[in-house]
Amino acid sequence: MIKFVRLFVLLLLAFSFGNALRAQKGDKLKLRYDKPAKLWNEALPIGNGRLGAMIFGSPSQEKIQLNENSLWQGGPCRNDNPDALAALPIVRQLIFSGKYDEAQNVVNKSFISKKLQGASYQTVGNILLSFPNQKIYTGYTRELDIEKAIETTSYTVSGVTYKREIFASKPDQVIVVRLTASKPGHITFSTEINGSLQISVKNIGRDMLEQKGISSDYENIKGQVKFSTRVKVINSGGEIKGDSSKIKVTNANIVTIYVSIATNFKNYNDLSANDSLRCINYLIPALQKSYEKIKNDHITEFQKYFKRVRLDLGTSKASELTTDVRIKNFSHTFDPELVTLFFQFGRYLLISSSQPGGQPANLQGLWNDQVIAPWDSKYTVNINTEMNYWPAEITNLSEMHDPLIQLVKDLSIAGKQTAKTMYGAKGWVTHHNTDIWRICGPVDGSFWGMWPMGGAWLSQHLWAKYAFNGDKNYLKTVYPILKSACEFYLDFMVEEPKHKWMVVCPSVSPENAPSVHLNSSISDGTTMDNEILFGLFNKTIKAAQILNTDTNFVDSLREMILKMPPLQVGKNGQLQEWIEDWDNPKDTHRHVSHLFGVYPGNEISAYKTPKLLSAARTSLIFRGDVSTGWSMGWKVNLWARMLDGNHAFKLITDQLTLVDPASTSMDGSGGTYPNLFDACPPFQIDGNFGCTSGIAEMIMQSHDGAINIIPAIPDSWKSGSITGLRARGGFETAIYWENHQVKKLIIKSVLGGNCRIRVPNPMVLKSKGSISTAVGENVNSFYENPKIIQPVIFSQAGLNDFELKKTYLYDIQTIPGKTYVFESK
Ligand code: FUC
Repeated sequence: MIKFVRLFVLLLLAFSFGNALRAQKGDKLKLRYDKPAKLWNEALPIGNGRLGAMIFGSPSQEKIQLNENSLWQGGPCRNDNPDALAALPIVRQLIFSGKYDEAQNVVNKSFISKKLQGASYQTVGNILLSFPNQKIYTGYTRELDIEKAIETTSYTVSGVTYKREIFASKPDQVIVVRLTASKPGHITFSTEINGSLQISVKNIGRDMLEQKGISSDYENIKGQVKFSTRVKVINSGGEIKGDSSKIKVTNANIVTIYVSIATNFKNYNDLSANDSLRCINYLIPALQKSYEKIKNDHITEFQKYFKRVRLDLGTSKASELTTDVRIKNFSHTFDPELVTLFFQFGRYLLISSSQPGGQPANLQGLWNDQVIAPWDSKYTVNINTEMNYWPAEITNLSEMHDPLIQLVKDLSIAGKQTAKTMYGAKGWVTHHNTDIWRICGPVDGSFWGMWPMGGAWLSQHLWAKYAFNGDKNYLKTVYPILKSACEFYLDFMVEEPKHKWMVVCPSVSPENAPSVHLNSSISDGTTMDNEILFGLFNKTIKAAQILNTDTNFVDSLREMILKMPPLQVGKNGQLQEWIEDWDNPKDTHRHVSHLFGVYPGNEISAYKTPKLLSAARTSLIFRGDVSTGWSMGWKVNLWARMLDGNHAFKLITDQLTLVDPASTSMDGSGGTYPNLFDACPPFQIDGNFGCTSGIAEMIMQSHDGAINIIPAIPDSWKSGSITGLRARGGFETAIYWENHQVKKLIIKSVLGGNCRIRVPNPMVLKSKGSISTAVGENVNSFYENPKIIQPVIFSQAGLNDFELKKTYLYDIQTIPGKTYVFESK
C-alpha cells in the first residue's frame, strides 16, 4: 500500500511538473485563439522585414494577405512649395504681432505643398487557399509563436487533423506555407491570388502562379512600382494541376507553398530593377532547400535577435486563456504574462518589420491590406515614426534601427533642396510627414504640416545608435548629417521681438493649438522645438568633440543654445507648451509634445532637474491617461521617467483594453485589438513599440547620469527578472529583483569605462573589480548631461519638489569584455 501511495505521489509530481513545463513553454510567448480571424485586426502578422503577411486561419478558406515594403503609390517626386521663400518674412511679422489667424492663412496658401500630400503604402493582394468539405471542424487552434516567428493553424475534420504552418524567411526571402494532415492522401484544395493592383495572373506550368501588378497613380504622378509575385506549390502524393489562374491539389500527403514577391524599387530615386527577375531569383534558391532547412534557418536567424532579451514578471492561471480573452480580462485579473507577451510582441514586430537594407517600419509597420491606408501608412515624423524605434537600442535590437538611419540619410539629401527652395537656408529640413519618395515639404495644412522639425528629431536616432554602441567609425559616417541638420536651424532661427530669444518660426506644437487662439496652431519658439534643438545641438557638439573636428562650428552651436528660450513653468505650475503661458489645464490633447524633454529627450530628469520634472508631471496629469494607443504608449515612458511605476502600469492597463476589431474610427479611444495590434484606432504599430520601450524604461534607465535599476516597478511586479537590456555606453544588463529589491545584477561592459549604477538597496560586488560609493559627476562621457539654460519659473507657480526614493549609487571601473556580478548586501 505504502509502495502504491509513493508511486501515486511520484506520478502526481511528474504529471504536475510536466504540466508546469507545458504551461511555461507552451503559453508564454504565443498569441493563441480558438477561432479563425474574421477581420483583419484578428489576423496574425508574420514578416521578414521586406515581405509581410496577415494570416486568417479559416479551415475552409485560408486567406494570406500580402505586403512587400516597397510597394507604394506613384513614383519618385518632390513636394516643396517655392512660394514659401517670399512669404516667410510676412508670416514671421504676422506671428510676432500676434496675428496668428492671418499667419496661418498665409502658411496654408504659400507653404503647404500645392501637390503631393504623401503617397500611400499599398497591399500586394491575397492568396486564397480553398479547402472543400472543411466547414465543420473540431479542436480548432490558431497561434503565433513569437519565439520562433511561426504561425500555426490546426483543426480536425472527420478524424483527420490538419495543420498549417506559415512563416516569412529572412535568409531565403520567401513566405512558406506548409500543409500537413494526420492521415495520408487527405489534402485537397485550390490556390488563387488576387489584389486590386494586379494587372494579370496566369499559370506557369501545373504548379505555379504568376501575378503582375503596378502601384496606383498618386495625384499627378503615375504609379510606377511594378511588382511580381510567384506562388509555387509542391505536393507530396496526390495530384496537382494548374488551370484558369488556379492551382488544384487533390489527395496529397503534404504540400509546401513558396511565395516570392519583388518590385522594381532600388531606392527613392530609382525604379530600374527587374521585378520579374528578382522574384525568380529569390524563389529558385529557396526551392533547392528542404523545408526543414528553410524552417531551421528561419528560426535561427530570427532567434539571433529575439533571444537577446528575456523578461519574467511572474506567472498566473490567466495565461491559460486565449489572447483576446486575456486582453479583455486584463484590467481585473492578474496576468503578468500578458505584459511579458506584449513587451516581446513589440520586439517580434520590430524584427519582423525592420531589417537592415529595407524600409523602416511605417505607420502600420509592414502590414496593410488597403490600397489607400489610414494616413497612407506613411512616416509621420512628429511622433509616430520615432516611437517605432524607441525599443531598438534598449531592447537590444540595434540592427533593426538601421532602416531608420538610412531614411535619415536619404532625407538629409532630399531635404537640402527643400531647405534651399522654401527657406533659402543651408542644411536640410523635413516637415511632419514623409514617405518612400522621401518628400520633405509641409503637407495636410498648417495645423499639422507647418512643423520644420522632423529632421531635427529623426537625427537624434543617429546619435542614439552611437550612445548605446560607441562605434566611432559609425559616428563618423553620420556626423555630416547631424551637422547639416544643425546648419539649417542656425540659418533659419530668428529673433523674436519680446524676449529677444532665437526661435523656430513659423512652427506648431504638433497638432495642438493654444486655447487662446483655437483656430490657429501657428506659433514660434514652442517648447518642443526648443527641446528638440537642445538635444540636436548638444549631441552634435559632442559628436564633433569625439571626432575632434569643427571647433568653430561647435562654438556657433553653443552660442545659439544660450540665445534660445529657456524652459518655462507657467501659472498652473505646469511646464509651458508654448512660448507664452497659454496652456489650458483641461486640455487633454493626445500629443504631449512639450514633454519631449522628459522622454525621449533627457533635458528634464529626476536627479538633474527635479523641479522641472515636477512641472512636467503637472502637465502630464493635466493631459490625462486614456487617449489614442500611441499617446498611451508615450505616457508609459513618461511615467517611467517620472519614476512612478504604478502610474506607468495604469497606462499599460489602459493600453491593454480590448478594442472591437471592427472599430477603426479615428475618434474612438485607443487600446489593443484581439491580435495584440495597437489600436490608435485604427491600427497603428507605434503604440506597440511605445509600450515595449516603456516597459523597458520601467525596469532600467540610463539617461540620468547612471544605470538606474528597477526605477519604476509597480506594486504588482514584486519580483521578476530581465536579461539583455542595453544601457548607454555599451553595457548589457541582467536584472533580478525580489520584493522590490535588486537581488542580483550582472553587467557586461562592452566598451569599458566607469559604470555607475543606481539601485534601491545596498549591493556588493561578487566578481573581480572594485566597487565604491559614487560621488560627483559620472566620469563616463556617455553619461555626461549637457547643462540646461536657467528655466523661467512663474513666481507663484507653487512648484513642488520631486520626491525621490532613497537609492544607492555605486561606481565600478570596467574593462571591455568583462562581466560584473552584484548581489544585494
Ligand atoms: C498624428 C496623430 C494622429 C495619428 C497620425 C498618424 O497626426 O496625431 O493621432 O497618429 O499622426
